[in-house]
Amino acid sequence: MRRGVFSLKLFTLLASIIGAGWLTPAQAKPYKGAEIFVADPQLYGKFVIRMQAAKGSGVISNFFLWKDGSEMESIFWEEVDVEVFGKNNATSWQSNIITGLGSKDYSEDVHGDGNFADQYHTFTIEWTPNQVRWLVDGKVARTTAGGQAGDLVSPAQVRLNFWPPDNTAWVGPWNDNILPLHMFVNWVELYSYSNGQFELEWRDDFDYFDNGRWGKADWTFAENRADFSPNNAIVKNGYLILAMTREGQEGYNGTPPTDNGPIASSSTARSSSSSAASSNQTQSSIAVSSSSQAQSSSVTVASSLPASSSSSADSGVSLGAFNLWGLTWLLMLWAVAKVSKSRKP
Ligand SMILES: [Ca+2]
Repeated sequence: MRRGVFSLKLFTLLASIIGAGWLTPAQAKPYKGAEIFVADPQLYGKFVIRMQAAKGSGVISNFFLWKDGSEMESIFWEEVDVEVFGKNNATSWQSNIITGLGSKDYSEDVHGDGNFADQYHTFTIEWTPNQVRWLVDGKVARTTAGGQAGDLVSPAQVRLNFWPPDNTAWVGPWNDNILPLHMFVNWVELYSYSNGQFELEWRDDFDYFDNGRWGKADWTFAENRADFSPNNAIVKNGYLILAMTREGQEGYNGTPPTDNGPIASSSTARSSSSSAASSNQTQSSIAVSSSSQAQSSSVTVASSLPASSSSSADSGVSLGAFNLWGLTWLLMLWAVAKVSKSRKP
């Protein structure tokens, strides 16, 4: 009897531990987005992307600078964003600087009147000491000098991602009937900054996926309805595709839309076609009052992108750890059962 109670308790304990472990994979999110990042950080510079954003309520197509580790409590957060809203037919985007330790400061400005999902556009972040400028198709949309810009003092990584924030006040309602969706990138350029000048360090045309330059995210975070899946970052026909799909439907079998615009950025460094860069006129920035955007902590948390290799490691460990623990416990259960049996009179 005593042994019977012990066995029942042990079994309950084992079952709960193993059960919890088995629940872990089931908690993977039902949707998969994508992120790629340049692991090598850079202090200051010019960062340019030629992209066609995704259209659809509840999603954002992003190009941003990220101080690695910003999501950690003890680390001062430094982030600069271009976030193109899919809602309202992808006609607006948000510029943002996020800085702070513990409580963070945000400077969200919404810029409208574009057609960001109907054709490719060139988004530029110019980051110099104490200043950040955002440009669309060569036109300055916003300049922030001093203030938060002065807090951006750490080297930052270039990142691109496509995800569905779980904040309808910010990005609009979510309906998974719109899946799959895609963010298309023709190229990315990175310039260093010194002596008042930008100098082209590299340009990636995505003729192939350069594993030496880019990493693919395999993590997620609380405000993200999706996991980032490496299988949803694909290069095809000279374009990078960041896909958003249901789980189990990762990948891309379509044909990326052709970029009919200028093939180079608005940079004077590429003079041959720099003049053409401004031919694709879009909005001049109309800064919709950011106060109209809900600036609650939930919004701001969602707008930030706490994606790091640390969380990646965590998720990897949890699954691996379960496998080991599960096996260990099963073996122990078997051993206990065997011992119990052998002690029977
Ligand atoms: Ca290309």
